[in-house]
Amino acid sequence: MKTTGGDILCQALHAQGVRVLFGHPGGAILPFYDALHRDGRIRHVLARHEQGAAHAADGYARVTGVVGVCVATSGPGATNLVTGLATAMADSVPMVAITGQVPRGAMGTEAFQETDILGITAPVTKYGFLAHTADEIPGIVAEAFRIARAGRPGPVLIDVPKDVQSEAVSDEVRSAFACSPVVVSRTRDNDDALTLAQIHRAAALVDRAERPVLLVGRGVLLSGMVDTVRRLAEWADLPVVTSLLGLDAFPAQHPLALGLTGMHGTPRANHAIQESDLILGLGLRFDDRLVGHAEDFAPRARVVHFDVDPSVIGRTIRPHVSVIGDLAETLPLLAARVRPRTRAAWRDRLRAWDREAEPLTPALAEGLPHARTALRVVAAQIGRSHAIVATDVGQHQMWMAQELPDLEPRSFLTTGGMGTMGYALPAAIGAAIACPDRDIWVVAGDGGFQMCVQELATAVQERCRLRIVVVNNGYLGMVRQWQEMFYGGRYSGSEISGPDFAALALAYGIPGRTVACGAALGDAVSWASAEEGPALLDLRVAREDNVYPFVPAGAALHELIVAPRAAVS
Ligand SMILES: Cc1ncc(C[n+]2csc(CCOP(=O)(O)OP(=O)(O)O)c2C)c(N)n1
Repeated sequence: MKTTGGDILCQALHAQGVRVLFGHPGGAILPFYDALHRDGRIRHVLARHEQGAAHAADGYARVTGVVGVCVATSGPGATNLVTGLATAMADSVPMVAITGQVPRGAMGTEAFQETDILGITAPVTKYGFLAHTADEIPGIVAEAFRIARAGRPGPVLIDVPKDVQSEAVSDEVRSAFACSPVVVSRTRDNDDALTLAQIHRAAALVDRAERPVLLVGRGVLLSGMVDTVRRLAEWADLPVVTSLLGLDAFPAQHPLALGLTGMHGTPRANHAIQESDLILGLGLRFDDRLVGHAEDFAPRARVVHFDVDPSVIGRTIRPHVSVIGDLAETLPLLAARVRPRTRAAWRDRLRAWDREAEPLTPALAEGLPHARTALRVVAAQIGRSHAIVATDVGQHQMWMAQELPDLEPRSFLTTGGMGTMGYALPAAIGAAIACPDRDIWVVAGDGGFQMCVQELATAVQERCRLRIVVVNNGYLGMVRQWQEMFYGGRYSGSEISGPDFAALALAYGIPGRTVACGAALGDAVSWASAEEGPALLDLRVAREDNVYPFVPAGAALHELIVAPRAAVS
């Protein structure tokens, strides 16, 4: 029997280590689906919407560190992937998306379900390929996976016309592919003299600093440098703050941990940055949510920036020293040069903000709980069970980031760069398929949950043991908060109704409970944790809570609001 483009695509994916892909079929991708069926070695997870497939591939990639793969048909199937690709691009998630395309002869004729998906996704992918012939497919797949992993990881798209999927591969390509092993190599381009000189300068600055802050981003997770960073912090007595995406790269309860920094960062993390004389930034972008008003960021500090992506250096904060390269290669060189020392005076100074670190939130009692207090109970259970947690976007996301205790690395799935509502549930499905033995929690707002709620069916079909908490305040909470604070309390378009989430879950075959009283929360969380299969809690919370601290857009990090004040119009 002839080997088709679809067959060789399956073989090439398998050779890259792909054992599961997330997708939704349609006409232009059917020859590939047929080949998948013939091949039989790759598990296909049917998402109910292609956005769900992309987020699931993203969740799979974030928890494993390997490339996640999603598949869609041409036209609307392909365009439905776009938000997932943009989300992965913003957060440096290695992914390969495969899309069907109309047959070569029909391209450019406005054929049924034809769309220029390479054009549409060019800004939200690292690269895009069109497979002109079946023979090109093995080379394209190898290159796509290399690009997805290389340097700053991200998504790559491969568009495969339908007739290319069914055309026969030549004998030469078939036999060459069968005997050529796939080699996955790390890029090594950082051992040049300039990089070493910069690392020397960085080490000297760390040694001399009296009030240093180590700022940890997602690059620390991507490079597998979590332990090295912890040892460096302990060796040189460096207080540590994290970005939202670096939250699980440093243990939250470590004595040197100051917590999250940025718009909703802890007072001590933000004040520490503002008073520091050295910021050592590792694997992050210094984005606007983290930096606040850039001109006022860390005004007394020298900044050292390590990152693999040269394009992020100097974008918002101009560093005094920058080191470009994979942290796996550059950080050990820095750690070997930094001298051990203690900085007792600086740590005493940091303690001054400790009393501000704990927000005053009412205890759980009768009646609707304060959302942050309620999420503290959920977060504690996540900590106890060393679980993975996926959040959606909005107030609950920030409360979880503030409340989560120590997490295993690669266990916090959240969309930092794109802030994509609807992400949590499908991302958690990807994580559950990658890590079937771990507890996986989904924490979503009642708004975002309704954006990808159809993926409950995927979770059931794939037997994902998800514990789902819908934080139900009847508002698009974060939008309502901004309207309260900056738009005179005019709640324009932010009140949202929803279904009875527990009943909806039950309709999908998932047991659900409604919790509308703080005193009942502990039991409900224990119930959800103990369930054999997936379980859902519709957690009704006080409707108009706000997230604090809050650095208003355009303010400096020390201008954070820690207590309610009159709305600004
Ligand atoms: C796809 C998408 N649309 C719109 C927004 C803008 N947005 C950010 S937070 C938010 C409100 C989220 O509400 P909800 O899911 O109920 O969570 P809560 O803030 O109440 O915790 C909105 C609409 C977004 N981030 N993503």
